[in-house]
Amino acid sequence: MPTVDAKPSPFTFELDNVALLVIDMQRDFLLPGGFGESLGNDVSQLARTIEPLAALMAVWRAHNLPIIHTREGHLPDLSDCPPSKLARGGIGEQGAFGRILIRGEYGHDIVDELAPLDGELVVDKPGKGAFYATDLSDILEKLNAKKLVVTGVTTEVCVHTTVREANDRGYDCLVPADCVGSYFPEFQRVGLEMIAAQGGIFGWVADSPTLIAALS
Ligand code: C5J
Repeated sequence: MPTVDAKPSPFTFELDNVALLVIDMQRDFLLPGGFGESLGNDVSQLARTIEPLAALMAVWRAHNLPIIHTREGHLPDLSDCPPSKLARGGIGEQGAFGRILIRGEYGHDIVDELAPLDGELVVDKPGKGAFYATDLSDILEKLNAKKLVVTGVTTEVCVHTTVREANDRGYDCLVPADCVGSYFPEFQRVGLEMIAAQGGIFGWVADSPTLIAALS
């Protein structure tokens, strides 16, 4: 049984009960010129996650373990976007990479380096959490996944919301710190601390080389 040296305690899983979630590694959040940068954010804080995440995905694929990618976004007619979210601006407007966070637009899709392979699942989600208004629960049930490795961006928004949703649904989540990113270094640090605090109130935190070592 792979055992990962993690905070607050070792994280164990079986190869037949684990899945890798890759949250919202989309051009609009990561690329210079995209939606994230247009909000004044420093996208280099997110770009540093691409290399370790690509390495983790390669190992995951080599072991034939399931990878589920998510994308935050909306239907072109915005019928799935709550008025409250729309009112805050950006969504559906014309951006450098097409209409911002609209399904089918270039900016909505995943960065080239982490593009899903044929057969890997992509869950389109209208909210921050990957369980809200998606079929992720059904997918995980079919995969028999009870333990989740949660990666992607941003740490304190969609990663955190998904980990919290998963925790409430009975999943154990491991978050590799180098494979999640925030535009704000302070939020990155505190977001990770919050997950593992109080005996792992939301889950476990490690780094990807440690997780990869546990798989070899
Ligand atoms: C945000 C996300 N930050 N994927 N989305 O709006 O975290």
